[in-house]
Amino acid sequence: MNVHIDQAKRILAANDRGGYTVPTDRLYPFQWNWDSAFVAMGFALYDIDRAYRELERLVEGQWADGMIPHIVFHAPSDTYFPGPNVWRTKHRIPTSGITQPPVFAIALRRLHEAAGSDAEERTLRLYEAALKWHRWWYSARDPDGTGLVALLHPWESGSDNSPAWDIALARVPTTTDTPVERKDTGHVDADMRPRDEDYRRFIHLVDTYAACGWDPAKQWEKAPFKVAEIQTTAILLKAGEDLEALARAFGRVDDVAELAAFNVLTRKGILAQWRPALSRFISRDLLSGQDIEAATQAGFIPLLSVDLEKPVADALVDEMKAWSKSLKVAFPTTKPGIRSWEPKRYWRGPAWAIINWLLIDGLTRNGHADSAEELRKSTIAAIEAEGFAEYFDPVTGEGCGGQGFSWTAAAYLWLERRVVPAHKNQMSEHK
Ligand code: 9WN
Repeated sequence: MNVHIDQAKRILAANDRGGYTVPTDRLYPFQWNWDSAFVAMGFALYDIDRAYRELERLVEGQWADGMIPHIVFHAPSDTYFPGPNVWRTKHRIPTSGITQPPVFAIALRRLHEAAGSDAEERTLRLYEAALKWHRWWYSARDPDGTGLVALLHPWESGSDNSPAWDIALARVPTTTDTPVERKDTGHVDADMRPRDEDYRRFIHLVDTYAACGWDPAKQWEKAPFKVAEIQTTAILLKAGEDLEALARAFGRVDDVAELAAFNVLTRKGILAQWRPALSRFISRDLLSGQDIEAATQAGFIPLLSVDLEKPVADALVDEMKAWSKSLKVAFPTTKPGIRSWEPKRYWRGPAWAIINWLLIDGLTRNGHADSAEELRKSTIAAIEAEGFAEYFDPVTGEGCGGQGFSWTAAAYLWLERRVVPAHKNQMSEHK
């Protein structure tokens, strides 16, 4: 038995708080949205009931308008800032007021494939929740029908302090109504975290949207940060494809048509963001109307959800190789050597196992199995050498941030699986 698989399972068990998994003890003591989707896929490999519970508990936080919040505060804890009293939302259980990348339906399809007809009822309930959420994305975050969805807060990207936000975030005032009382820097080295100035802007945005009563239309109008974001949109498209496949499997004809239309629109929107001169896809700052050209991992995530023309896929892979050259651990979240590159500071350089997981799936989809395998092996080697860290310094390979991290454990289980359990109800891969 591979001892690391055993360790990964023990981490997931230790971070269990009753049907949901905290990302890591103390630093993140609640349920996070995209973390839980990755964790559910990890559980699906050996405990399908627990995998479903993870998604079901997340859906307890779903708002009436369909939004699934980025944090569900199931039980109180004073080791994290900002807590429920800062968010001031009105759901029956406390939640944050913003969302996170919609990995949920990607996970749901995998759970359904692992469980098959035994769990049809459970899948259907979660399918309904996912469909509502996807409708929310298109109505609340793409009111102009561009196919690209917009983020109103950097935390929604899951890549909180990415250099991609530097220009857009600099326009957000550093004044706050809420005192900023950071807890994160009491748990991990401040040099590995976003800066104080970033936090003041993050909280300014929370104050602004709380003052809108969290109404999507008011927020859209008042938002001092509005970015049509390529990573989130690419994830939404993959999730949309998976949801469409589930709709087909359930004979939901109207839903199939609705989801197919979302997917066509978004595929077109993503392709329009390809910039040959950069060999990447890019996001757009909706307030300035400018392209966001910052060199981050986000520009490669469309590999996951678009069947790209060969020259485009090849250009992306060449660029990924150029960024990874001479690194101990790929894939860096910022291009090495540029001014904003900081190999230890959170989303400004480090390698993250879950980003690698998305890239590995994308490389495989687009006919680059060798590059996918190389990245898979390097991710596994990094974890086996340093443990289940939140992320890794790509230069030294050092495990950084929180330790005993749930999504790193889930990624390890998924990437290390040798045999994918074939199931009679397995749906063919939708392309
Ligand atoms: C804010 C839980 C989350 C991840 C994010 C990561 C970090 C939170 C924070 O931790 O964000 O949501 O307080 O720093 O950036 O991707 O979901 O692991």
